[in-house]
Amino acid sequence: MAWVEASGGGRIPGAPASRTPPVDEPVKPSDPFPPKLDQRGPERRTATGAETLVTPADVAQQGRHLTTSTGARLQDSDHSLKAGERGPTLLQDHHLREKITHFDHERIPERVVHARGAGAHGVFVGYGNAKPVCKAAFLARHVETPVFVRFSTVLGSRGSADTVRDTRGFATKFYTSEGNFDLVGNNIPVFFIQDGIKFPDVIHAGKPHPDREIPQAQSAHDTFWDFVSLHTEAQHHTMWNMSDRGIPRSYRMMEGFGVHTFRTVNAQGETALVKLHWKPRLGVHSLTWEEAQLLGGVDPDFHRRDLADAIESGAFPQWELGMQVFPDTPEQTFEGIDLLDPTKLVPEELAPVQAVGLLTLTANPTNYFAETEQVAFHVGNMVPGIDVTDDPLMQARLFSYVDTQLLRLGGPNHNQIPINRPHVPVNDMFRDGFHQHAVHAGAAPYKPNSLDGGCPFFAGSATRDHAFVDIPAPVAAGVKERGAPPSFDDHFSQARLFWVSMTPVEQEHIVLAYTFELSRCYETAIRERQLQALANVDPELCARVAAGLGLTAPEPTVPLAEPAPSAALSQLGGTWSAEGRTVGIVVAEEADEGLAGLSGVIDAVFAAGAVPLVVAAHCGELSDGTPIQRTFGATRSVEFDAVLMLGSPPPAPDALPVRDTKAAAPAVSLDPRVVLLVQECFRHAKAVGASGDGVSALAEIGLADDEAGVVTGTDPAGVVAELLELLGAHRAWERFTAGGIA
Ligand code: HDE
Repeated sequence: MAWVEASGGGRIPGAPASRTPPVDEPVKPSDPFPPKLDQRGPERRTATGAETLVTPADVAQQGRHLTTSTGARLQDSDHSLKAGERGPTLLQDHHLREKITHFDHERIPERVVHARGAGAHGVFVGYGNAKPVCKAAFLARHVETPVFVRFSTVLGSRGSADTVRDTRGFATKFYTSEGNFDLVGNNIPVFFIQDGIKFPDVIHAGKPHPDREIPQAQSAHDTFWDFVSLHTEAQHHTMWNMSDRGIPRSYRMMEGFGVHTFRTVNAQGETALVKLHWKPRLGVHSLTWEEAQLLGGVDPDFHRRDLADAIESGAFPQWELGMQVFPDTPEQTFEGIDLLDPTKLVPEELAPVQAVGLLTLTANPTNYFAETEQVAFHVGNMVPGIDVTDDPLMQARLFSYVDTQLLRLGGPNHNQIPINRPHVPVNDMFRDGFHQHAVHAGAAPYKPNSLDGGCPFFAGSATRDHAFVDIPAPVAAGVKERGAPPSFDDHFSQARLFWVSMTPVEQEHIVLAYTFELSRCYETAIRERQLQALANVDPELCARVAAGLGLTAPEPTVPLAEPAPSAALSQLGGTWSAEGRTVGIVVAEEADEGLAGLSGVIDAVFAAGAVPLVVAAHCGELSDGTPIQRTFGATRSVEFDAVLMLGSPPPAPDALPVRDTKAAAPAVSLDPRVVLLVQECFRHAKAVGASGDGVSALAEIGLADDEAGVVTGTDPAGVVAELLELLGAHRAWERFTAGGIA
């Protein structure tokens, strides 16, 4: 029987006439859309290191026709096979069963922590200046290394909101010429616990309560504060969580930290201890707490969208990799700070962060599941030049990551998944197992062998053959015991260091965050115990939180340290470019005057590397043809870093269900959604500008141009220039210190 193309409405002779296609779908096979330039995948190699990753047969979506998973072409995938048009479905419908079965098995377990994430491809370029301390090839001058980065929150499920108060993961896989190096870090330089054996405890405490499974993705509940107030080594990390670091403005505006101290070795075999940092080129910036909460509802994908949009628009995010370098002394301390204690940082004023390379994220993933979900990081993926230390948190992580991938990715061959494949030849003599993709040749997957001619061979010289040689570091002698050194007993001095390094507005945010979180605890005993921990950090902090809780502030039970403040810990004080920021431009069709200046404003925003978003009453285009990106009804202030009123929006349409505000003075004739937008921007200390009819609208809303960060003028170009400059400081901070809340 001849094959009949589905196009042209052909059918197998003798078969019942097929129905009209259920949807108006193209039926002529055509070439697929070309992949977008910015959606490249990683370089492709086979699991055994051959040059090209996959033969066509390994790739899904080959050919023009819909097929079964075994390649049989299908004519109909919309109707199951039935005994007659109105009869029961037949068990023999193998296509139905295959389609449903595969669907039933689509989900894999989400990560037990860091389930919610967003990824991107990029490139890392070494500066070459790390050579005196580290021989890793990817750090050499001008060497370009492909990378995949995954950012994440810790506590929430895969579908939870991006902007919750939490630590953020910052995990980078470098596909180096010496194998994969994974830097699996966070946006906070210290951790809750000093020993990995406590990890299940802290995570069980932070996750939703086991009875009702609430609250989702947050630490504002009893079990979390129960644990961290009892286990006070967590106090330094929680102080960072309660600061603005816990609610970043964007993944692009976060620092990253390796947390642990690593041991590096140079070509001469000399070792050093180092801490690794990522420094964002856009500066470190945060949301306000109200913005974060609003975004949880308005746009739960805010960080994921922000990252993808920035990359797609060509505003490639960048970070410098930095090193703090310490001598590798037997004590493994620096200026009295125990380098093996992951609840401690080393202030940058004591050990400057030296930039050793530049990371640029250049491409979004093509497929979320294949790349962002299946990427498998492992702290033990190291390359020659970088090695572990005896930090007891790091030691446990060396076990945990492979172990979790065995469950999550379903077997021991997860490094053969394209996103995890090294870009160098792999010849590991591992065989078989679930999801084995390689067709291994040879008869002798063991060493030594003679049957395969002794292959594969050991690397000879570490230098010539780039062998990974464990650094022969001395092991501290001692008896076998479950314990920790006395230096690990200090739980408060660095939490205090952080507190005293904050500016008043940052301190105010910390007080409000503790007060919010502890107010959400039901048990007074837990609130009181956490207040005791805060008293041991700083009595004033404790008193302010206690006042908010209506409790009495306890006295400290430990002597207070007197640390020198570290300016590097504060987020305020610098000036950054407006690149990658969003400026909402509110226009009204009637305001011809405003529209006249609009194109110049848009050009100026683009020229600063920022994104202009025109906000109007309806979708589509303005009368001058300018596209409208947002409408009054479908946006909220939290989408914008600054807002500019070019027009005076009309009153709300009658259909809008607005609460009767007659009681609230003064009555405003403008669309109340715009009033709210501008008022929120003002409350969140964002730059607010107005020109043309917008000036009177702003006055009607009650905002005067003598307020910090408010700019008005007749020339839209001048106003937008000032707004863009204000964005350099992130917010008009004075508004908070003038008594505003965050
Ligand atoms: Fe993780 N961590 N972790 N962690 N971690 C995981 O691995 C673990 C720790 C971090 O985007 C898991 O693949 C233990 C510190 C990031 O895929 C798991 C301990 C730091 C990510 C795991 C720690 C991190 C993870 C869950 C204490 C900052 C997301 C899924 C000893 C330096 C990686 C997975 C991604 C993920 C275990 C502590 C960062 C279970 C046992 C400290 C960024 O293996």
